[in-house]
Amino acid sequence: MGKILVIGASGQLGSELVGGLCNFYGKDNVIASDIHESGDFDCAYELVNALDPVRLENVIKEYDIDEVYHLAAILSAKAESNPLASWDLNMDSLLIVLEMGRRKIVKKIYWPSSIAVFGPSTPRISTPQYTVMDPNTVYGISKLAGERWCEYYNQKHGVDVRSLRYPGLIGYKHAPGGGTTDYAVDIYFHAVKGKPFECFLSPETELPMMYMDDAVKATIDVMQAMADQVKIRSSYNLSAFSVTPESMCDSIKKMEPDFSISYKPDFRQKIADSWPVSIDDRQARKDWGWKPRFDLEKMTGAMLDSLHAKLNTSD
Ligand code: AKB
Repeated sequence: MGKILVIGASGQLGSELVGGLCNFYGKDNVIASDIHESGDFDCAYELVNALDPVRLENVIKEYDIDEVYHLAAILSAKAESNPLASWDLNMDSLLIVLEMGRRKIVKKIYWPSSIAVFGPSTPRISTPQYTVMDPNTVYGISKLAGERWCEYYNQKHGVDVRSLRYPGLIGYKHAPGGGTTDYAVDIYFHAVKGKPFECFLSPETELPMMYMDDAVKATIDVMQAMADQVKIRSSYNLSAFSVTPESMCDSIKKMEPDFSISYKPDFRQKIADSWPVSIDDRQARKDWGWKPRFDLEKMTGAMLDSLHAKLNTSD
């Protein structure tokens, strides 16, 4: 096979997905890229602005790239402070990559969507794959429009593009950057440092979440599936478990009994209240065999152990 390019590799998902792809395909077959001068990766790294089609095409040709994982985006909370620039990055960069699929410069494309595609009129419990979608954030609107473009390029031009609607992703390798679900990462960093945590969502705000290892596995699985198994070319609902800040705190306290939390909801509360509480992902399970491996307790154990090792703190 040709090689894999990850665009936006230095973000929360990219920094873990690159490692997963290197383990799966071998580090000589993976090229990480981002807008930073250099990246901390085991594989080759290239400086690429996702909005620069010429640079992107040069890198794709130089490395003989077959597959592109296009992760560059501005997340839900951050996008609200700069709506037009966020729209431009989230949409234009996707269209650049889809056009490369149409021109057969790349053979396969992965692009992440999100539970942010849903909105206040969407059924919030066990949100179906197909339902009312009225996102009211710039990020959510861009993800919904992006899903429509993905399906359009697949149906109209035969572009092999695949996508998952991630819930909040929780990993220890990278600090979160601008999302509404960021508290669920930050809370673990505070716990291992022995610091109290002030949460920007209310204690009972329930949202779908997933441990990063599961997200990486789902991403590789959907890209590995035979083309005819991938029946949905907009984006698949994907689920692991749902959690509130309060239940996450309880879970942490089983291992870190002195941990304490307080609540100070801000503008992100309204975004969280417009998103699903739980997701129906039966289609992903049926079409390409999706099954999560981590629940809240298993994830808490993995997060705390990994963070203690990383930050060199004792249990
Ligand atoms: C965010 O909070 O913006 C992201 C997401 C759910 O897509 N984590």
